[in-house]
Amino acid sequence: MADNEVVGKCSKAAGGWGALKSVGRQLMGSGAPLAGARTMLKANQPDGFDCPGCAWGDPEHGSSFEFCENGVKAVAWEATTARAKPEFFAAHTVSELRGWSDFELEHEGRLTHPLRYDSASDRYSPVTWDEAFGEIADALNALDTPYQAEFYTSGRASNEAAFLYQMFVRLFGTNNFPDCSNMCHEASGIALTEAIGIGKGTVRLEDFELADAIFVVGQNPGTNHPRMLTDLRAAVGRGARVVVLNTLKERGLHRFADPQDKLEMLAGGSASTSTDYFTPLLGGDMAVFRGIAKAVFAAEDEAVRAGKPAVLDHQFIAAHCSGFDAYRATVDATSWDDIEDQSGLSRLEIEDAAAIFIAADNVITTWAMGVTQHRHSVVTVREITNVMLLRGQVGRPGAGLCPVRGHSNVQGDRTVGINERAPASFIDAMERELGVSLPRAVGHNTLGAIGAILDGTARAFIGLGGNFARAVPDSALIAEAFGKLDLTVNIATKLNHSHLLPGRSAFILPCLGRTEIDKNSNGVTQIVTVEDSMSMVHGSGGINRPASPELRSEVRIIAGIAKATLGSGVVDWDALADNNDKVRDMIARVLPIFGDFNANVRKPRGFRLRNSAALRQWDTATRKANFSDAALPENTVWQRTRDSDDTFVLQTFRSHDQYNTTVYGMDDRYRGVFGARQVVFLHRDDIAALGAEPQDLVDVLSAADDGIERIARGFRLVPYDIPRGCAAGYYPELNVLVPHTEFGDKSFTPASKSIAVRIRPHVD
Ligand SMILES: Nc1nc2c(c(=O)[nH]1)N[C@H]1C(S)=C(S)[C@@H](COP(=O)(O)OP(=O)(O)OC[C@H]3O[C@@H](n4cnc5c(=O)[nH]c(N)nc54)[C@H](O)[C@@H]3O)O[C@H]1N2
Ligand SMILES: Nc1nc2c(c(=O)[nH]1)N[C@H]1C(S)=C(S)[C@@H](COP(=O)(O)OP(=O)(O)OC[C@H]3O[C@@H](n4cnc5c(=O)[nH]c(N)nc54)[C@H](O)[C@@H]3O)O[C@H]1N2
Ligand SMILES: [Mo]
Repeated sequence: MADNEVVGKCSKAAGGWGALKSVGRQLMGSGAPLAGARTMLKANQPDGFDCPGCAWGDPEHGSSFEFCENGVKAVAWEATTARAKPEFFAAHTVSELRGWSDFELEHEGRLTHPLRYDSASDRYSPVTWDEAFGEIADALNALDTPYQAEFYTSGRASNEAAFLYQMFVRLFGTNNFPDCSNMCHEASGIALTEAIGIGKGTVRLEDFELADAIFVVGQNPGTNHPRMLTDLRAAVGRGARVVVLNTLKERGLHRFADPQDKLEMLAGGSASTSTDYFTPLLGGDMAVFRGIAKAVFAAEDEAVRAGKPAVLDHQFIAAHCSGFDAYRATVDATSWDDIEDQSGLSRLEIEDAAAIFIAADNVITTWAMGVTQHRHSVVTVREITNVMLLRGQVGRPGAGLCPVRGHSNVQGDRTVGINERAPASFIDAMERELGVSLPRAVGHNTLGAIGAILDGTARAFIGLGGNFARAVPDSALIAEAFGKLDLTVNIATKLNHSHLLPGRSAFILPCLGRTEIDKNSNGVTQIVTVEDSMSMVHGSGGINRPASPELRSEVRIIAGIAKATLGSGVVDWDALADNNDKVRDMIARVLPIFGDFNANVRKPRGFRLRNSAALRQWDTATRKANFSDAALPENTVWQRTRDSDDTFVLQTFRSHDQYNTTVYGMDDRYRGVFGARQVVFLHRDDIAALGAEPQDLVDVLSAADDGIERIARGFRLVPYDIPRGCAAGYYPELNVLVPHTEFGDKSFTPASKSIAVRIRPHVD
């Protein structure tokens, strides 16, 4: 890497020709330029497949051809012509492959055959589906208790696959459902359920056209939800305010050239995606919103004194809210000094943000991982909600709360029962459907599963997609512990590091991707369904020939394991495996909100699940929307690290060329980083205070006080526009530094955006 290549500044607009060139490169690089391009034309179309890139919503009307650069990457790399065939596995031992990078494994392409691990040769080799199912069933049935097995789900699984999976797992006898959502938006789900009685956002895509102000908090849509930029720039274009709260200056949140706008592309133009940009400290957002509340109350008091119209929505608060007085008292008791100290913003800046909030009739607030991956994330989401409730900004057109989900069906998986503590009403309905009783004990979430894997009580791991061992905190410790399991099974499209940590008995089961045609035994094409961040459920059917004739759909694979393990006494697994309509009928009987699911899903744009809070019906214990009166957090990582020159708060985030643990390329174009992922972004003055120079090689050490030594070696310092004392670098390389002992209160989400670290000169 040349020194001058890592520039770390955001000058040009996001999107534009850079995005189009990158699309071309991705299509060529994936080895499937034509298939990839043809496939893209069907993304997010009524008769096509749901883009596996992200969970941003699709318009409910119109037929706009919506795709984005990073959707293309996700699709192109699934439609790749590269194949990881049995010969590949014969040529490489698992120990050797463990030394490969995520990038190198991804580039071997699609898995083609079911594989079983042979410890004598340290290799994976082909096995028949029936042998695999039989041996997996034997291993599961040999456990002392079903709670010794961990059943992980990654959020790409369809509603049908996830529903079948939870049914199998509960009939097997456990609620152990570690889920990618535990590492992602769990805090949003918990906070919103407490506050407004539903763990989902309240807005629909159309609301963005009506909003006067949109607050975008701790989120990098330019990379992770690029289609959202189109909505943001349209909002700016019609005079709405788009207020960004982000620790970093992210280019996509300044300007965006829409690759789908031909005139603009020819003219080399671009448009703004935000009007106001604030850079709080890592973990400072609760303090920012507390400050906005203080300013709102001050404006209200002033309005009362001057006999002007009220700033608070008194009618809404009286009719719909509980806990207002206690909240007001807490806000009054929080000092501006504490707010400035914790947020890293000045009172004036926060008052500016508050003035925009107050002046807007309709406000939407969106957020993602910058809010949810801290210790105090639940109270932060509650504080965002508090502020929105003050002016009745929930449950009416053009306004509302919008946690922007990650994986394309992570919200749907939870809806259909992937939940270690599912509501009693759901278990009741499942029991009625099946006519047997199901386990009620709370199962393991991701941290629970990690604990059980580390202490040896877990004996089996099954992964429905994902890359568990690489996505979790303390990935180095987990990698060691995985090998001690009796059984590891991964249902996957592509080879990844989790597959290379085989238990005594280990299988890789290759499945169809969303872009591929899925036909049942009678040759009838099957579709699946997903739910986006706006509670819209739509169908998804692939158009490409399967990567290998051996592949099976996730639904068939789960039914196969279930039948071998449990028999067909309670559930006719073969019938469900062969007909996704039957699975949907079952879902609709258990969850009546799906209505006539099979008819609904065949409507061109799908349908919206009932969202109680959007209707101002509050399914909370008080039957009201609840204010929370939590104090600002104490002893934050920022407070613990601020006084030392070599200690920082580190956030781990995504580059522009990755999808979670999948690394497509080595560039992070918008942040000016090319050809490298082993980098740490720091303020220029912090680099100087370390006695270092930009581009110097450093080692990053955990400063957690739990006695465990954690180190990431050989990272390059990149100067960046980031508050002093804060650092940033890429996941999953830095997961060795994320302590599994530091997690969100109530959410148990690893605090991967506030890791205490020390930075030292690199030693070999
Ligand atoms: N192309 C692509 N798309 C994806 C993914 C992908 O990997 N690649 N992943 C998918 C998934 S599963 C998810 S969950 C989403 C993730 O979407 P994002 O949440 O956008 O993901 P991150 O890359 O973690 O970016 C976090 C952003 O929050 C900012 N931030 C970090 N900490 C703080 C803080 O304390 N306060 C504030 N105000 N800002 C902060 C960071 O600077 C960064 O801009 O994207 C989904 N879409
Ligand atoms: N340090 C740090 N850690 C993090 C995060 C962070 O910001 N920082 N983010 C967290 C977040 S938000 C999330 S959501 C998790 C993500 O954790 P995971 O969801 O476990 O990880 P992914 O990288 O999305 O999983 C990629 C793998 O999924 C498989 N796959 C892809 N498509 C399909 C499919 O259609 N079917 C099946 N069965 N398999 C498929 C492929 O084998 C691929 O290798 O990571 C979390 N970990
Ligand atoms: Mo996520």
